[in-house]
Amino acid sequence: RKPSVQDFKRQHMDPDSPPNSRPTYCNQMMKRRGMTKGSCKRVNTFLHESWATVKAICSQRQMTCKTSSRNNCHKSSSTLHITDCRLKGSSKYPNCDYTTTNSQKHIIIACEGNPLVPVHFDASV
Ligand code: T3P
Repeated sequence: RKPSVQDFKRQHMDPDSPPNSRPTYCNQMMKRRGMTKGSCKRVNTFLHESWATVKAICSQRQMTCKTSSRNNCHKSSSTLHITDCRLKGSSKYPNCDYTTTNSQKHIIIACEGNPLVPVHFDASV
């Protein structure tokens, strides 16, 4: 299935939570946003920034994506407040157990369409 802006928002946007997530944030949010069905998604980043801020990255510096050879990635000119969720090695499906790590980093996202919108989270740097 083609990556979509709706999937990007569901998996990565959380503008209304404070930037410093509680330790239980990832276990709750990964489930609530449908990333623990069928299997536990291993790594996922949530962005505590407005949609306007994230969408605007599609007009910032274009580059080759880090996790593919595609050239439709864009790197944020500023750092963003993010939370990384990483599946613990001891986690056993269906009990998807995550570490929650807050940080402020530049992000790299893939954009598609006209006008360009985010469709895939590539990396944080
Ligand atoms: P999606 O393409 O649905 O945005 O790379 C595989 C998935 O892992 C991809 O999902 C993005 C996600 N991911 C993060 O959310 N944060 C990260 O830091 C990395 C490396 C991957």
